[in-house]
Amino acid sequence: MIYKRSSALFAAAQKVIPGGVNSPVRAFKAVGGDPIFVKEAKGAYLYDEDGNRLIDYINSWGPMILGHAHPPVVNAVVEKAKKGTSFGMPTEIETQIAELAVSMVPNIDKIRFVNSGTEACMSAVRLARGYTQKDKIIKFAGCYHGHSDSFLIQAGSGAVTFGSPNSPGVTKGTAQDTLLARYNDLDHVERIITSNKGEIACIIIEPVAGNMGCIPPVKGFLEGLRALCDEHDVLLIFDEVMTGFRLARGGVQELLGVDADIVTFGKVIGGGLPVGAFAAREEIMNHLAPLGPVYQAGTLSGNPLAMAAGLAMLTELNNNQGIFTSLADKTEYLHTGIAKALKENNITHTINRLGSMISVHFDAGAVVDFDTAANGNNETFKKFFHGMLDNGIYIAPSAFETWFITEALTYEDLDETIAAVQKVAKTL
Ligand code: KE4
Repeated sequence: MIYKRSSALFAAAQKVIPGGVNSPVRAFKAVGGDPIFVKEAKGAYLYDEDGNRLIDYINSWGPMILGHAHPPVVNAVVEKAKKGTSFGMPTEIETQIAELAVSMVPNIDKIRFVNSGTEACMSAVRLARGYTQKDKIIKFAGCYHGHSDSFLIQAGSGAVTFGSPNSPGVTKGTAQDTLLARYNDLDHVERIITSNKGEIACIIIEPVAGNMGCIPPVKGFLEGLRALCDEHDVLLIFDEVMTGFRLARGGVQELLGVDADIVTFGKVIGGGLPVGAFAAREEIMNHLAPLGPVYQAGTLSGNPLAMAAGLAMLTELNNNQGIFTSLADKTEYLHTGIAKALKENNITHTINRLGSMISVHFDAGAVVDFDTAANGNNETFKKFFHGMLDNGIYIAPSAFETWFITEALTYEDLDETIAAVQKVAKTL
């Protein structure tokens, strides 16, 4: 594949944007080479600036669950834009999408919209601290909740990809209130809680981790966290920025039957426009300004264009719940095909999958937490990534990411992807 124009655009971008990108994971630093600049996208396909068509397994890191430029979403945004793009005043559409989200997700009475997953998670933790009057939080090594200071402690996704899981700029004062646990290790969480008795406001977790690759919770892990939170008066925050409205209509709470106290959203809820949200039962949410003392605000929160995109997206998912099964079936089909292709070529690997989230790890052992995710052979991953790209398949440019399946993928696209794995596996 030729990427001349992308490289030229990247050179220009680097002169005025740090690293040439507005989010580090896009820079291909983990896999080498220049990032691909996309010109446009439709359905399951990206069209890059050099005229290459790529089958997209990132889908804007999750939002494009129905495919790029999905007509109902595009039309909703276009029509809304004609009536003004932002008012800084309440609008009916905010209530409409709030009512729909509350009807789809268990255990939430109220929801507050913000502009990113980071903002949703940051605000959820502030709310938990304000509600419980306690300062410390527990997060899990390898989980990523956005780039708010409290979370950049052993964070996953881009933070670990660039070797700054503990980012400079985060003060010791902030870091000391973030306690780190091992994913899927309930005993470790219990030890942390009992040695910080009465000081922990919340546990925040990706209930199905996606920022160390895809790592599902082992049986009983989430249930155990729920029990520990109930026993020790700690709030349980499910960061469903990735999993919300993707793994099931009601997210992981519905899929795995474990109740959270606060849930955060991003990605799908905005239909590709900048939307995050956090939600909980009324007695918690009423602590938020202007009702309660916990302050949180945003000029563009509830922006009409973003609400229009999100409402169109959630409406379609709510009215066609078979989409979630179809997505899971396509992901299982892909898993089977990739595993067969790698096995036939004696490539040591592990594939993790849950619903429409999947990741390939070039390591023999089970990948159940950050340490085992970090065991993967990164040199093999880099060759795999570029081989797939050269065969017209765009997967995450980092081993610490999940592939996101879109309903726009056909089984022919999946077969083309599996055939590419077959070809690339011979070069690994
Ligand atoms: P944003 O602030 O990027 O909208 O959301 C932060 C966030 C919070 N929680 C979870 C579980 C997330 O996965 C994310 C963001 N995900 C990454 C991809 N792993 C976004 C890609 C990027 O950083 O550019």
